[in-house]
This record gives sequence, C-alpha cells and structure tokens, in this order.
Amino acid sequence: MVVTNGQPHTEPLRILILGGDGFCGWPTALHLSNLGHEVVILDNLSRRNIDNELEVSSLTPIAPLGVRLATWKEHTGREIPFHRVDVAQDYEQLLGLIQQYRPNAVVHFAEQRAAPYSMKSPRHKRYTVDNNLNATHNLLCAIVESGLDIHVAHLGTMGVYGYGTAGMKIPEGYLDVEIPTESGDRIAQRILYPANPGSVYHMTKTQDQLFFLYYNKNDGVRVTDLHQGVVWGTHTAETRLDERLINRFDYDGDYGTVLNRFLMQAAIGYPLTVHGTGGQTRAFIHIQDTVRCIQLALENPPQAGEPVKIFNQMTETHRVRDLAQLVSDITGAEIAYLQNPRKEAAENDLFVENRCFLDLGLEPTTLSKGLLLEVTEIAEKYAGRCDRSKIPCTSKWVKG
Ligand code: NAD
Ligand code: USQ
Repeated sequence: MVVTNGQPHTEPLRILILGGDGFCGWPTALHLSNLGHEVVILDNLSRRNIDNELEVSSLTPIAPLGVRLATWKEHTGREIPFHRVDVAQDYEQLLGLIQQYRPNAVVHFAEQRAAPYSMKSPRHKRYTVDNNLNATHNLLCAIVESGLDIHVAHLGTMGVYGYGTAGMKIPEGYLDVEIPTESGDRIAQRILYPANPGSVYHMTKTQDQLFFLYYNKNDGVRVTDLHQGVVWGTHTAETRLDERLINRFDYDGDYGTVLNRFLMQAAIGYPLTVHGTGGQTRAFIHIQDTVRCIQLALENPPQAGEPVKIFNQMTETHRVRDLAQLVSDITGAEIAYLQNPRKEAAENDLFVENRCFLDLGLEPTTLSKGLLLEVTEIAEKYAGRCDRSKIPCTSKWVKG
C-alpha cells in the first residue's frame, strides 16, 4: 500500500534512483521508500571519492552506504537494494539492471554537480562532460534498447536559463515565440528557452536537454526535466530518524552551496564569503521540498506522446548579499565581500514561473521557517568537524 497526499493508493512504483547516495538522491530514496514504493539505488560512489581527492568531508558524519541501508531496514523493515555501477561507463550493467528490475520510473541524479569543481582544470572540465553526458545518454539509450516504457525524471538546473536579467518571468522550459516571415506573416513556435550556461557543469545540463528532446521525439521516451535551484538544508523527515541516516552537508569551496556555506560559516565565526557585491540573484529550494517535488513528478508523469515536461523546481529567489544579511541578523556573523572567482553577472534580477509544482500541491518550506533550525540542528552541532582551510573558493573561471 502506498500513501500519497494522505490518500491510500494501491500501486507502488518500482523506481531506480541513479545517484541515490548523494545529497539529493539519498533523502529522495528514503522518502519514496517510506511511501511504499520499491526503490533500488545505483551509484558509483564517485562523490565520496571526490571528497578523498579534495581532502574534505561532509560537515555531517555520513555513514557508509551499507550502514545507511541496514539502518533504514532496522527502522522500517524496508529493503533498498544497492548496485555499484558507473552509469556513464558500464552501459551493459545499466541495461541489465533495467531489464532485471523493469522499473516504472528512473530518477536520474548521477552527474558531477559542482560548478567550481567543473572549472578547476582541463581534467575536471573533461571529466564533468564525459561523466554527465554519457550518464544521461546511456540511460536513454538503455531504456530504448530495453523496449520498456519507463518515465525518466531528471534533475536539471535553473542555471540552464542563464543568470542575466531576462526582463520577463522565466517560463517552465519552453518559450512561445513569433517569427516574422518575408511575406509579412508571423509564425508561432514553441522552443526550448535559449540555453545560457555559466560553467562547464551548467553546460552539460543544457546538453542533457537536447538528449531528452531527441529521445522523446524519436523513441517516445517519457521525460520530466526538473530545473532545480540551489538546494539548502540537510534533513528531511526520514534522514532525521537516526544519525546513521544523516544527509551530507557540503561546505567546502567546490561543493558547498552558498546558503549552507553561510550557515556553517556563521556557526564557526568565519566571515560570510560573499562573491563580489553579492548582487547575484538565485533560485532556492529546501531539501524537504526537493524530495516532495520528485514524488509529485513521479505521481504525475507525462502521458505517451507528450513532449518533455519541464518544471522549475524552486520556491523562492534571493540576492546573495540579502542572504548574508539574513544569516548575519540571526547569528551576528560578519560579512566579507570578496573578489568573485567566477565569471558571472555582478547583479541580476530573476523572476521565475513555478506554478506547475504549486498547482500539484507543493507547500514550500521558506527560509524564514527553516533557517534558524538549520543553524542549531546542523551547523552548530557539527561545527567541530569543519576544516577552515577548505572554505575558500580556489577554483577560478578564467585563467590567471
Ligand atoms: P551529489 O554529488 O551529492 O550526488 C550525485 C550522486 O551521483 C553521487 O552519489 C555520485 O556518487 C553519483 N554519481 C555521479 N556520477 C555517477 C555515475 N557516472 N554513475 C553512478 N553514480 C554517479 O549531488 P546532488 O547535490 O545530490 O545533486 C544531484 C543532482 O541534482 C545533480 O544532477 C545536480 O546537477 C542536480 N542539482 C543539484 C542541486 C544542489 O543544490 N545540490 C541543485 C540543482 C540541481
Ligand atoms: N557564492 C557566493 N559565496 C560563496 C559561494 C557562492 O557569493 O561562498 C555565489 C556564487 O558566486 C553564485 C551563487 O552564490 O553567484 C550561487 O553559487 P552556488 O555555489 O550556491 O550554486 P551554483 O554554483 O549555481 O550551483 C548549485 C549546485 C548545482 C545546481 C545549481 C542550481 O551546486 O548543482 O545546478 O546550484 S542554479 O544555481 O539554480 O543553477
């Protein structure tokens, strides 16, 4: 029996979660398993290896995946099988697992997701492109080869739209345009919103969109692409059950995202690292809303023949300097304005359409509700695990 929106619903889905050991993937696996779905995790543990490469650890003490899964079974009686597989490299193994489990849906998180990591060196740029593009393409190719009708829910990024001021509300994926012809007529078209990536990582996400468009058009693969904003927070209802289920919290200069970094910096008395004037406006979502959005996307899949569904998975927008001020107001932290290591607009406005998820019933966790809890429950509690030398952002967008 599956319970969704408080209503019993008798058909559990079989769901493969690619990247199910990561920051978004792990709490999603638990959330979906808790609802009664049959969840299987595929992951190559590359994220844990990157921690070794960067000589940094999650602020929170994340348990090995085997311990995480055994703890989940201890609490709920539910098993989540795990397969260590590189979905970008081990095509035959991926295909075999799809044929073995015959999933209704695949949630695809298995990509290198840090913009600064993707800009560190030619090796990191090439790894990010090889990994992300092959992972997405292998998945689509294997689904077609399996002959199964599988819904793909992919985690994309708000960054595909670019961060200039658009002068309009950013639509959910598609833009309706009118093109004047020589005869004076106007042709109406619906096109993908023009891609404008700000890093090699973001560029891979803009390319993913074309893979989805093509496999949807040619082979009828049903796809939902979730253009997610910056995720903040750590816990979800499930990861809070036991410390061995705790989610990761990245704070280092490559993987730490802005708001979680500010919260941790405030907890250890490190001046908040605002890049440039802090006039960059970005879209945000709490991790609890991430897992809920993925549930909603899986419960409302595209129908056969429907074009790729695109949702903007974000709940609020903020300027970086306003976030720093908010954290400073709560904690008394100092704010430092640093030279920006990235090549990005110093100031931008951002207005985003996000009706799709709100119409499906999403009730957003706002910064005002969750921030203080995050400071005390996570940042202050684990402050002693922080290595201050890993805080500066050393990855530069432009040589020299
Ligand atoms: P993460 O790095 O914590 O998790 C990614 C997981 O995928 C890791 O467990 C990693 O080991 C695995 N993985 C990577 N390449 C793989 C491969 N080739 N084969 C198998 N497993 C592989 O990242 P995250 O923060 O959980 O992000 C998940 C997805 O959500 C990413 O695609 C990211 O682009 C997207 N996203 C994240 C955020 C955010 O703020 N964290 C925001 C928007 C979108
Ligand atoms: N920033 C600071 N100080 C810091 C860190 C970041 O001012 O200490 C600024 C950055 O310069 C940037 C903004 O904060 O202007 C956001 O940076 P970020 O590192 O929080 O987020 P970003 O690099 O955009 O990437 C993150 C995730 C990525 C996801 C993306 C969603 O790592 O996987 O795709 O958020 S979005 O930003 O909407 O494209």
